[in-house]
Amino acid sequence: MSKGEIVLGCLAPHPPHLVYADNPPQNQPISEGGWETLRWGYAKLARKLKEIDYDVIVLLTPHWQTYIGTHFLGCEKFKSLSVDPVFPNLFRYNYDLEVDVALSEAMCDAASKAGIVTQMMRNPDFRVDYGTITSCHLLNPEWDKPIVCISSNRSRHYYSVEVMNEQAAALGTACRKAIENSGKRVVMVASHSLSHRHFTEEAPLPEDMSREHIYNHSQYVWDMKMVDLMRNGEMKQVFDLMPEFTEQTMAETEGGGLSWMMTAMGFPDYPAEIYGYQSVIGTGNVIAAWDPDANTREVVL
Ligand code: 2X7
Ligand code: FE2
Repeated sequence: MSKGEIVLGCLAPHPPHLVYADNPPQNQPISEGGWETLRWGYAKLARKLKEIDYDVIVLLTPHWQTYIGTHFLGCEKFKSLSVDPVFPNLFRYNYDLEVDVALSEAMCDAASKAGIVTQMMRNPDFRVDYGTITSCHLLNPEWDKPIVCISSNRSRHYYSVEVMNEQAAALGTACRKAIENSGKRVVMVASHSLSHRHFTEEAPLPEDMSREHIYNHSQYVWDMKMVDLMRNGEMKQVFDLMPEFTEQTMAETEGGGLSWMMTAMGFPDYPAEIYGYQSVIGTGNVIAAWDPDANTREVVL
């Protein structure tokens, strides 16, 4: 068996607004569009994924929050209606997804061996969070690949962002070992926005783009600093800046996704592919990908 590998890493934000704006048959509410910069960027990245030979999507989500350890989906199928708790008017999505349980268990074991508290989620009626569903839908609308879904341990809440960063790194190293031993070709996904201060009132028509704008200039400047470092292949610096960035912009990096993925990928020193940056209810969202293969890596934007 050949060694498994990470064939692409994606930073894939999950505002439910993007699914709402796309009007897929799985989502009940109907919209008139909106947030095209992000949706068109996602469509381009989804086309790239179609060209890549891979077995499974491995994703860490900040909306499955676990306070004792890190949890992994552990049933072959999950099917239900996902309703966003904050935006039930936008997101009521019928999902039907498959899990690569063998890889999920291998990651759980590798993390346990590294001293991380872990748990397999074996309840078939467990409702998968909207962050996972949104990122997976936008990256792979056909849902034709199994996933591994990893919870976000709230070490940030118990301890600090510094502890979150270190624990996410330990988890990333363990997941990489499990991937290599599995022989599988993996697309890794960190499902989250960057800066995260958001509007407190929704526009009467959520997709009214005349109401969408950056909420806070200093958060925007921080986001652009991070995007510049991504473009320049300076992901170790992004990792080192993560605690300060997360504190100052209330960033959704607090769930550990980007730190986990960058550690697993060995802190890429090559340019990220940037697919778009846009505000959603004032939060800062960049779609980015790290392609380890220099022959297929592109300058997108
Ligand atoms: O979960 C989210 C998010 N991360 C960003 C924007 C809007 C809503 O939900
Ligand atoms: Fe979120």
